[in-house]
Amino acid sequence: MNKIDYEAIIKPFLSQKRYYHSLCVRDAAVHLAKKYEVNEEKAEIAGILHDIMKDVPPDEQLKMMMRYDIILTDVERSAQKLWHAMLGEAYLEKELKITDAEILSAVRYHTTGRANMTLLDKIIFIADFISADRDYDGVEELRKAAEVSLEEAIIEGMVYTIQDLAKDCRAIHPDTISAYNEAVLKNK
Ligand code: DGI
Ligand code: FE
Ligand code: FE
Ligand code: FE
Repeated sequence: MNKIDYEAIIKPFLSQKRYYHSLCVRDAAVHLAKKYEVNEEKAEIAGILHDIMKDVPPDEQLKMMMRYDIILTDVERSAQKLWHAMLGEAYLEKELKITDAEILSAVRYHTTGRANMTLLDKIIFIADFISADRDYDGVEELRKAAEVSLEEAIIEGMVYTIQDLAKDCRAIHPDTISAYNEAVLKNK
């Protein structure tokens, strides 16, 4: 069977910068999948598709979420940046007819993480932080951490995100808290 051209599918949805980011996350995800022995094809698909809804205007995202019967909690309503992950999962399932639960979960939780993340969830979460297009302070440290331990990298990534959100008094999603608590408790 021919491979589905996901690059062509995401291109019309994304700015040039976001398209490039998606390719970089795919490459980082495939690298981590090889290293941590996860299905490379799933990592490739989840990586390239993870931000497919990111550049859809917020009002359009809200309309699409209504159409897909996605009900937002108060925290989710307050945090527009979380929408593209929830909507992304629904779009993959309903429009792209992707049925693989691991791919759907990895897209859905790529922004917040969650308790009991699968290896693929972890890989996409971290690939999004360490992709070649990222250049924030500390990215090299996180890249190194990801080579040693996914769990270690997740803690570092979570600390970074939670500090950033708390600094601006923004709500922290319960899934982010669950992921963080689980990761640090396991590490004790
Ligand atoms: O889509 P990307 O920019 O590639 O990355 P992403 O999907 O990881 O989104 C990162 C943004 O999401 C960042 O601005 C912080 C925000 N975010 C992550 N976790 C939470 C959150 N925002 C809120 N309010 N609560 C969270 O738990
Ligand atoms: Fe994202
Ligand atoms: Fe992220
Ligand atoms: Fe991303």
